[in-house]
Amino acid sequence: MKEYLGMTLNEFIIRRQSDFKYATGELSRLLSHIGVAAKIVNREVNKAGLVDILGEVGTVNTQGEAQQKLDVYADSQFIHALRASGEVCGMASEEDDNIVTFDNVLANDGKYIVCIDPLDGSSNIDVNVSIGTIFSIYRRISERGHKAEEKDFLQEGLKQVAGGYVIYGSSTMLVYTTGRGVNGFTLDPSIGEFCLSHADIRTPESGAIYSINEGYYLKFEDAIKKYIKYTQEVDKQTKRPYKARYIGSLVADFHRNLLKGGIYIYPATADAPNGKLRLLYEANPLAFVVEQAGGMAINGKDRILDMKPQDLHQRTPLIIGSTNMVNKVMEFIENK
Ligand code: P6P
Repeated sequence: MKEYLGMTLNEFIIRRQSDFKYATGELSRLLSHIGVAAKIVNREVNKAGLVDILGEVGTVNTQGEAQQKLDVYADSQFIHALRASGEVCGMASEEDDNIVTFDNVLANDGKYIVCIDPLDGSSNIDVNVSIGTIFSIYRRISERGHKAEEKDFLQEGLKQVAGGYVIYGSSTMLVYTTGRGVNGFTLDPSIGEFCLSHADIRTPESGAIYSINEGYYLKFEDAIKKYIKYTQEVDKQTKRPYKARYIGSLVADFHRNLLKGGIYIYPATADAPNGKLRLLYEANPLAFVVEQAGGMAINGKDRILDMKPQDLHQRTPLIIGSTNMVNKVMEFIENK
């Protein structure tokens, strides 16, 4: 894959189209449209401090979380891009209570549906911390030529045809997988194109970084408390004590751990028995990416990608990252 380094996202998608069974170009076009929307959102994120787009809208989303102006802006940009693609018959977004369908004959014939968190970590926008978009693409299971139905969105994560994220950080990157490995594209502002910068990403089997909000320590189950203590014990062979790195922005913590090795844990707590993160548009796409990069993602008992969703905005505990580190947490859970 190294031979493709520097190639633009669109060139790469077209060249790799043969990866897709029955490649007819729809998924390629859809991925390209996601890239365009990411560039538009990036433009606003990068100048958010200069225009009246910081702060809260004064409304709350389906989760009861205060919507940031950029949340709503990003949601609208991705809705527009996905509708314009003509390949998507509907989307489920963190910012919208119900599925979004399109009063559009072309769209209703679309083969795909998209689950998306348009701007994760958006409470960090005002303090200039990296934030991200997380997306997941499935083939629809309802009849083409009609609006998308909720059942299209309640498929297990292992049925994703593509999953990935955009990180709006010191540079802006689009990282995705279609089940043939993971590739990262860095936005080159001088030409306005995402260019392949990280070919065939593999995550280390072990790492020396753990990411968890220890402010909730007293609310964690004993197994998680024991794992946190384990990360702090001295052991040269396993490079412990590990480094604690927790940005409060899932995409930023996940991306760093993916490249360097590490584990991100948002477990069940006494107050939130299903954790905080969303299965459809946070856990599933990142689980697809991490498994394709050689890592693991579980909910504390089962593989994330095997979970059968019951609700669009269903929460799940998430333990995701380097295989040896996820297995160590499972050891503590199984031997509690
Ligand atoms: P807490 C942001 O709201 C988010 O969804 C993730 O990006 C982040 O990792 C997590 O929640 C932070 O949650 O409870 O630690 O503040």
